[in-house]
Amino acid sequence: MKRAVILGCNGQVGSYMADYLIEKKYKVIGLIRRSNSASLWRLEKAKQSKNFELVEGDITDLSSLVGVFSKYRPDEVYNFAAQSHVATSFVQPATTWAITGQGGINVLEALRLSKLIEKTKLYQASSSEQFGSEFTYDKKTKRKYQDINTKFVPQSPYSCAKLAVHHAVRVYRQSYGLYGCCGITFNTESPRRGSNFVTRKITKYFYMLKHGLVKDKLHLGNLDSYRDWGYTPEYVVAMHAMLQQKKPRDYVICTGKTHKISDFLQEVGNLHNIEARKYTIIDESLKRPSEVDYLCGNPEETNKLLNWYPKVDFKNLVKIMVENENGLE
Ligand code: F7E
Repeated sequence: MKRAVILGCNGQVGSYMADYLIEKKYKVIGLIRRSNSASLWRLEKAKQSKNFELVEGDITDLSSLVGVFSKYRPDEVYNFAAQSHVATSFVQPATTWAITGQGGINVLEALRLSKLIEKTKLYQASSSEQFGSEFTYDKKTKRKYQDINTKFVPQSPYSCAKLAVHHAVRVYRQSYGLYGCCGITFNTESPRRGSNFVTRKITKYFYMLKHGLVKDKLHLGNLDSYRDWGYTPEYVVAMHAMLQQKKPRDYVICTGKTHKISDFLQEVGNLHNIEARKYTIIDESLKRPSEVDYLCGNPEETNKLLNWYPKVDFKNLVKIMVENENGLE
């Protein structure tokens, strides 16, 4: 039985990865920070499996990682642990660095110190935020997109931290023979998304409005940025596939389609039969000091290399999120 350790297991992506690996007959060890308020609602399904175990540990604590890796000697490690809220990273840059940046370096060092660097495969969650406002322009198709060859020009403390770890994975690959892959993931959404991210913030608000649980208007920041939104349960399939190839390398994970935040808002409104914009206030304080205006990945290479073709399109994604919204968390 293969063993996998998931760091950031109770977050959105980590929890879907746990479900997927359990289905694939892995023994799954989820690392969780000791906290009285640890939020475990996303792990309801995983917790029913006898092949799932939660262990205490913290990505910012190198010795706790060495302890877990040495004890379980995993075949695969998935690192989703992060302070992943871009706006928060401007307010708490040092905390973001400690978790998202130093934490990632700790994972690499823990594998090395546990003498697993040539045995254990590592998936590192890189981010499309690393591109900042850069894109590649295809003159023939007149398309603007990001792929593995697009330059990284990070625009937030969060994406600086992610990029540092992205490069560190390459360094450990070259220097120590690590099988490490970075999945440069574009916005990944689902009903398990945290409600401080824009998609869930919107679906939750309109659920509350419909049920008479909220009277105030919905405060939002910039509605004009474009995001390439995909469905998380499909994305974990690509992440796992990356670790099953002959050689490690980096990939982009995306749909190749992009929409404005205002499109998402409008589509949620359509599903509720209301004009969503009427219930919304633009709140300048929610705008970021530096905004990434346009993200649209080019999935072609990843499609071919991993034989991975996501099926849930924008409209379906919004529908899934609206239909599964429960106003909680
Ligand atoms: O913002 C705008 C905001 O916070 C999306 C993370 O998973 O994906 C995510 O980063 C857009 C931005 O996600 C609000 O300005 C407007 O343009 O949902 P978000 P994100 O920043 O794109 C990448 C790939 C990651 O790696 C990150 O970890 O929506 N926006 N009004 C708002 N955003 C928020 N959060 N709240 C608002 O009220």
